[in-house]
Amino acid sequence: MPPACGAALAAKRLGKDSVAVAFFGEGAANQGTFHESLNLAGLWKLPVIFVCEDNKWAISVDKDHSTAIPCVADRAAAYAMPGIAVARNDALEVFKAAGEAVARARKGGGPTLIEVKTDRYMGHFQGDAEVYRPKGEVDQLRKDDPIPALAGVLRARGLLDDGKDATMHGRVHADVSKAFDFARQSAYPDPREALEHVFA
Ligand SMILES: Cc1ncc(C[n+]2csc(CCOP(=O)(O)OP(=O)(O)O)c2C)c(N)n1
Ligand SMILES: [Mg+2]
Repeated sequence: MPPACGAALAAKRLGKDSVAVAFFGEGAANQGTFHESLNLAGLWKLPVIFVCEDNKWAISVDKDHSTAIPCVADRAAAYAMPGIAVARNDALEVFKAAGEAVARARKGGGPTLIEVKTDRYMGHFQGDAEVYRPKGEVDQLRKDDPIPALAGVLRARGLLDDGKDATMHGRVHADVSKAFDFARQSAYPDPREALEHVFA
């Protein structure tokens, strides 16, 4: 969130129409940098969008045990910006809210906080035994997966068919494989790079 504010401030000062976007979880929204970033972004009307992905779990702590209010988007009022809560797993609503936020930022209207309700299918880290949530929870959640749901909407509107679906999947798999191979074949960074852009 703070680097997104920095990028937004740079865009504003340079007169560019870029909009910075920061993605973070509902757990991260309870940390100090969330409030510090939203305060300055609201005060300086920065072209930045804060996207909180509320998947109900912060590592192993559920939201009811970590967060004083159910809706993180309500916090936007304290920082002079609109707060939009998007219904769970609704891709088209995300698209709409994001489009409006980008347009507002480009017009000089400042930041937006968007909260998207979604689900977490995996543990927080590799090897997380997930003993904190009931067995079978993920199987239930997957029934509301937004990606097949969006495909269903597009098919119903005549915008997607089997051929286009296969082409798109092929293209995405190829892009991911290429990125994976590039990462595997790349040299490790020079350890000295760890100290770049660090001010102490
Ligand atoms: C500045 C900072 N403080 C604390 C942590 C420790 N930490 C790692 S993940 C996490 C909670 C993340 O919860 P959420 O944002 O909901 O992410 P999710 O578990 O859904 O992936 C915390 C507090 C951290 N990584 N960085
Ligand atoms: Mg979370």
